[in-house]
Amino acid sequence: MSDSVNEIETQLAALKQEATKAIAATNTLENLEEIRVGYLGKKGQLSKVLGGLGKLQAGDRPRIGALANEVKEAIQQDLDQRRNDLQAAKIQAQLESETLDVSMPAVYRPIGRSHPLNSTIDRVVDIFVGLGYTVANGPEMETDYYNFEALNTPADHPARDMQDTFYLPDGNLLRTHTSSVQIRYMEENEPPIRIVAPGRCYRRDTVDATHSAVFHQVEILAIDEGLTFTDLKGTIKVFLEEIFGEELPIRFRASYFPFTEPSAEVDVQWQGRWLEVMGCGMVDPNVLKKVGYDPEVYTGFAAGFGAERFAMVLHQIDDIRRLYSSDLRFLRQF
Ligand code: 2NL
Repeated sequence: MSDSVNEIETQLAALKQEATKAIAATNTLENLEEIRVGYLGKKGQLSKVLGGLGKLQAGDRPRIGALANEVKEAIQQDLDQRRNDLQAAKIQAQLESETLDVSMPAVYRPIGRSHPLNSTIDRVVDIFVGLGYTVANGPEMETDYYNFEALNTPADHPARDMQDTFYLPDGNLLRTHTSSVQIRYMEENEPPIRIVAPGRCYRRDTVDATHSAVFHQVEILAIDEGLTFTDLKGTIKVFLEEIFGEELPIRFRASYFPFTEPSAEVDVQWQGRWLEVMGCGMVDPNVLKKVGYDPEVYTGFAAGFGAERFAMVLHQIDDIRRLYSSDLRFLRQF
């Protein structure tokens, strides 16, 4: 019987030695798992040796059982140790292969910028916001009332000509100025008001270097008790000096608009030439009445100008069509 005991003891010792060798020799976690199953698994080598336990005398079994446990634990310890080492090596290899070389040249990403027309509109709006004005917006498709009638523009006025305005089949039209936005604002608000209305406008024009069927306008409107033409002149002077960046000779020429009385056109002398830059005037009492303001109590001034023209003067652009060409060689200059 002691033969069997010796035999099993020898087998266990050999098993331990063999396993230790195999574990030390493997280089992958997958292979290590195969080794574990091969030695410690249900149908593994250790189970096979223990299968012979039945041949032993009952008195020998506890000792051999304890020995088998020691071998099992020793193999398990070797497996755990090797698994830790292999995992650490794997992470190390991964870290090395994924190293970021911060000295590599950066990827070039083009940086976008504001379109010269938008940056001009933004500058204009910011100046008026700085003076306490509120930005007002409204629809580009308008009714005849808001675009013409409320602005004291009679039915036989040339501005209403089919030749000048885009009329829609339903009788609506595409606004020809942003004055309509200001009428809507006045209907909804009581004086005092100070608003700036930038926006896209439309007119039936043959496109050339200075005309576009789609263009942008900025209008301002102030209504309060006691506003005079002097307030209008002062406001425009401050605005033009701010936008041109210097004190410039300014002149007001008498003009006519249906919605202002008196009306004027404003010229600035810039780089040696007189340039017409905007139209303005005191709001016609008929316009105030139409929105329900009492012209005996309130007066106001308004001004309007084309944003394209401003952008062209400020940036020395010779053709309005450049602003709509989306030519990056042109746009990248701003
Ligand atoms: C120009 C002239 C102007 C106005 C616009 C206006 C608006 C209301 C009432 C009265 Cl709600 N006036 N706007 C006034 C004078 C001139 O624009 O040449 N624009 C390109």
